[in-house]
Amino acid sequence: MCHNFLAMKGSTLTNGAETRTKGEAETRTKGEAETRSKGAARDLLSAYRLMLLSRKIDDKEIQLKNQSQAFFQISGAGHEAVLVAAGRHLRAGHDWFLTYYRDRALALTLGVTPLDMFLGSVGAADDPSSGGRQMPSHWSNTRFNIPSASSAVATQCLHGIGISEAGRLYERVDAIPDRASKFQQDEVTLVTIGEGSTSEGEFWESINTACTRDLPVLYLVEDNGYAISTPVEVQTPGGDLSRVVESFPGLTVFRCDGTDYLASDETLRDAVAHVRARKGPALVHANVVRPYSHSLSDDEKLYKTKEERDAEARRDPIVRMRDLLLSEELASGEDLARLLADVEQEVNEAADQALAAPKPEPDTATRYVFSPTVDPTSSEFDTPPAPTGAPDTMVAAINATLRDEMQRNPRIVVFGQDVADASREGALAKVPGKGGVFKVTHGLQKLYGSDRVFNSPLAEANIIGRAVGMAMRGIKPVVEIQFFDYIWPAYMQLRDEMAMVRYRSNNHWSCPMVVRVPIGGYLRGGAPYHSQSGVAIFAHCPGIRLAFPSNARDAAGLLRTAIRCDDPVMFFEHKHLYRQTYNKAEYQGPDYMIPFGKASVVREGTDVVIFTWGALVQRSIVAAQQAEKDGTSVAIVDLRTLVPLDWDTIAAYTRRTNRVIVAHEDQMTAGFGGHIAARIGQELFDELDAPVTRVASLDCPVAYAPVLEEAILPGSADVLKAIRSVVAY
Ligand SMILES: Cc1ncc(C[n+]2csc(CCOP(=O)(O)OP(=O)(O)O)c2C)c(N)n1
Ligand SMILES: [Mg+2]
Repeated sequence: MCHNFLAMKGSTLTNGAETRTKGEAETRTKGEAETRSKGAARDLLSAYRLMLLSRKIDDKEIQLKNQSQAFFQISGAGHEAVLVAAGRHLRAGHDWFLTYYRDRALALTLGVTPLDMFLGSVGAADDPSSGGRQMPSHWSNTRFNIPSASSAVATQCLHGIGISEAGRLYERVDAIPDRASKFQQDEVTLVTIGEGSTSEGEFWESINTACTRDLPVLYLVEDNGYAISTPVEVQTPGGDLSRVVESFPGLTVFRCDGTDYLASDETLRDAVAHVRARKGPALVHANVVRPYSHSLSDDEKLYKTKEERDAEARRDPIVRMRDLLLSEELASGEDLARLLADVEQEVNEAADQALAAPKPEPDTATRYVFSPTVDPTSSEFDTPPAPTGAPDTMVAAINATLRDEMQRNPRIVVFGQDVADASREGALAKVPGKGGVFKVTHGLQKLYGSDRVFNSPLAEANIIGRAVGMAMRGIKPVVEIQFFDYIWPAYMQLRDEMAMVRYRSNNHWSCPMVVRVPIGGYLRGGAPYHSQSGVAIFAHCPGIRLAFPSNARDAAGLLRTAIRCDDPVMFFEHKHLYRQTYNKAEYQGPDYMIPFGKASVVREGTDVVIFTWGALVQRSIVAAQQAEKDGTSVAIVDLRTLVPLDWDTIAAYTRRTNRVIVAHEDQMTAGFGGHIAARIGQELFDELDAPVTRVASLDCPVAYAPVLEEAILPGSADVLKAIRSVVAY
């Protein structure tokens, strides 16, 4: 062992540095030294107890899994020493913890109990981290500041950035009323991650932002040498992550043997102190072992040699700590046997209690997909308009809504690519300001300052992941994805994080936020990468509300509802509709809201109804005017939100007209119209005099040449054709 424990015996472990710098020769009475020595022994023994408790919970959970009383097992075995050290230098409920599934020993050190853990193992209704929704070992605790963990590796890195930025916002934005209780001057955000998972882009995106924003974030890379069966040299050039990250300006890198408790303790003490003192972000690279294979579904004998496994076994932190306690005579064999018996009893009692706990009721399965307390379809969100000024564009309406909502709620922040007026403060007063590539956010930075309106790096997951972290801590991000076509790097964060935080944590955590997404074609020259409109993909993510206004008035009313509601909302802004004259409107005032799930009847009619939204609303109006000349009376219903869907209006107009068209810009195959058509077929079949007919784009990308674009995207002629065919059926 590289540490001379005897040299530390005169000090408690947590102030060891002080002792070493002052030297052992300082005047100290023998009695004081003995007391300190006893304190150090007690400290080590209690650390050992936590490590052992963690291991024995894993052992018990393995037993439960083998008896089919638990349904998943992944262990923290081999990681215990560095995790107990981390837990002891950080403060539950003061600092923040973005964890992953190996962190049992950290969770125990922070205060999560064995019973809490076993309630998770058996999927009990009272599992405090997820109510039986998420796998065990996916930590979540509001009291200790452990936000709900997903299973997607590395996503937590960006949440950690957002969490840390939320602390900074509470510190800096004076207008937030109760901000004093929301942050700590010296708080640290710990992000833990396996070495294999550092291959994910989100890890690097988070380090970028930790460094560019100089955030008090501490990374703990738990390097057990393998990601399932893939060894570290396949993941990381040179097989040594700390060497690679050392070049990051502003990041301080620490290394330790994470199986050596004393080494880990010293390293974590220094690293935490560094970050707490606001000296910048830091990363601890801890080498650990993984004696129980990846999970209970994996057998490492398939890919590790016996020699390698034997060498790892010698580094087992529990064995090393036990040897230390015995060799330093801090405990006797009998002491340790008693301690083991005590731990085993605690573990067995907790497991028995969890096994007797009730399971969730099946009828609670869909609970907490959305907020149980704020209903954006309710009359609370139905406020009267108070029109002011001349009719203006959709861009102006959205800009004014953002401006007024930011004034009303100081927790709102706006960020994304190029959304600020000018990132460089020196330029800000001297230039007109950019305010987004479509100028939707123009002037907001000048009005509300650079803490609340700022540019993100060119990284979509970075935007959404940070927003999720901020939102989990009570900030209201209203972010922009510059083009729908480039949303895909953020898809993991949108689907697996933003959509699921509330559900998987059984409503303990949530991330209400708004993602504004310019979308759609008809641009002339938009081509495959500036014309996409695949909203149906997001309709398939339970937990996200989808709004898609077709005009300036609805854009303002729906955006305000999106901002004030308690759910994640994707707000689709059609680029082609941003500046049309036909959809202009007066601004309807700072409190105008349109409830979600309430369609707008754009045109009454009796022969056919068209259910539509976005750019197809105007195209349907043109088609309906043509059809009127044939003597066909066409109703048009603008759905305005797809999630929730206004089924009542769909049903009413299907009954009234008996002939239905669903028209949308998105592709035919697996477009959202397919869902509407199927539901009408299933629930209203007897009302139909003709098959439900869909108008949609061709099943191909939107091509550049205008003749191709016109052939691909649906136009009013396509809608008219559909009207005629439905009427003639
Ligand atoms: C984004 C994502 N891809 C793949 C997986 C499947 N998976 C779960 S754990 C794991 C290995 C992680 O290895 P490492 O980061 O080294 O952590 P360790 O399990 O070794 O502690 C993989 C591939 C996942 N959960 N998430
Ligand atoms: Mg690993």
